[in-house]
Amino acid sequence: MVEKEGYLQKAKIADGGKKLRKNWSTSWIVLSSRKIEFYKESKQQALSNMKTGHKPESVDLCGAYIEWAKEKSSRKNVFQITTVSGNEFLLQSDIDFIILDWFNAIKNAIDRLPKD
Ligand code: I3P
Repeated sequence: MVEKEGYLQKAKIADGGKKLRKNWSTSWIVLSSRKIEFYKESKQQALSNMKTGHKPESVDLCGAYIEWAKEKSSRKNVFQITTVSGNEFLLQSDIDFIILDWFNAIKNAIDRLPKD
């Protein structure tokens, strides 16, 4: 069940604990109770790609960690999600209430899940 969806700026900064070069891009983000899906495209494009079997990047929220990450970017309103598997994502919006809503929604989802 989808809990929240919308556009944010996203940068994946680590994959399996290995640091990646930061590369911000707009992502269509879908939060459900256990996971977040990141779509590179617009929602419309994502929906039509799904029909052809194209998969979004899926992030397991079980045991994940969310924190504000002021020091990780020159941008305002950045938070980080770290997964058990060692993937790290920065999410950002210039609009204060949008990023706050997302932070709270993801934090609530994580807090409702078992830690392992
Ligand atoms: C990075 C790019 C990012 C920037 C990052 C730069 O350069 O400018 O936007 O992050 O800063 O390294 P490049 O495109 O050459 O990889 P922010 O926008 O989040 O500041 P950083 O190295 O201080 O993370």
